[in-house]
Amino acid sequence: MTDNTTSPTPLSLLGAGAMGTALARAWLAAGHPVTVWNRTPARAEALAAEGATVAASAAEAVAANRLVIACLLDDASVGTTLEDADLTGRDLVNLTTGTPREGRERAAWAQARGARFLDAGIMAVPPMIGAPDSGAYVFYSGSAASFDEHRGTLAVPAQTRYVGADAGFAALHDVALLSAMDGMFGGVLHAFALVRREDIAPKEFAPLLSDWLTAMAPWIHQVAEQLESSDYRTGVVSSLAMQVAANRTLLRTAEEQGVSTELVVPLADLMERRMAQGYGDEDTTGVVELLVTDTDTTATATA
Ligand code: FVH
Repeated sequence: MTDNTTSPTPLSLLGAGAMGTALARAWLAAGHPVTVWNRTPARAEALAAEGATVAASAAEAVAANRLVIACLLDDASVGTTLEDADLTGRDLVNLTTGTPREGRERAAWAQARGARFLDAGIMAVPPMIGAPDSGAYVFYSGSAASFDEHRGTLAVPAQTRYVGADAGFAALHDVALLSAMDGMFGGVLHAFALVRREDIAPKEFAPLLSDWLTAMAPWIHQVAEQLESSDYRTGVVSSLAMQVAANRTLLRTAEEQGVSTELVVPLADLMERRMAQGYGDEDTTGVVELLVTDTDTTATATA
């Protein structure tokens, strides 16, 4: 059966932290009966007052409904929470942040216990959950049948994006986007540090920074095109050699301003290395070649 509507679907939610509570509120507001369990019972009290049923144990919550959602701190807490639960015939959806390998291993673990499994990565903070037009969405991967059956219910708190049967893919997409955000935040903090001791108001500087990053964002698509063709020379606007020279100015400016270079040195060093290998006429895209090292990405399970 495919659920493309938001007809009431009873579900069990494990975890009433900041994100779990926001998710529960969205489902309750849409009329979905929610059974909630939280390790610290007091944290589930507010949801009880809003109409949720509180389960005395995680096993009891799992027994209550076929659709079981976990939104806990980390993968280890998912394992300990569910160790005594009977997952037979359940659809387990894991909204807990984890690594791709954890997603794959959790999928195999759940399947061995008789459950279908979806891993997920939430691209939102709690205030964005259940808020129309907030831009919130969730990556899902794993059992396509489970996703198809529950997509209407899963779409209540945030938009859904199914990224494949490999249970590790939701976490991989999630962490890749979060890593890009970290790099961007690092650059933003460095920029604010450069102007910190000058007569430049952060609130006046902020729109310049925001507009500049927005203007540069389309470069992402050029990187994708170059990676797909493995041709890092076509369409180059600012060559690696030019950018390496600019980086040296960036580093000297940081020293002049009394600002640590520790946020910008790692990328500058990689660009220097790539240029030293003879790729100065290419785009910066080639730095990806230095980053990708051999690792074991073997999937232990696909759903
Ligand atoms: N909040 C956010 O901004 C982000 C946005 C993107 C996605 N994340 C992920 O969502 C997961 C839950 O995050 P959260 O915001 O709900 O986190 P907390 O408010 O800290 O609640 C943590 C819940 O996990 C329970 N818990 C912790 N350890 C255990 C354990 N060993 N066994 C059972 N449950 C455990 C905790 O219970 P308690 O401390 O209240 O008893 C909370 O229910 C997370 O993966 C984020 O990365 C949120």
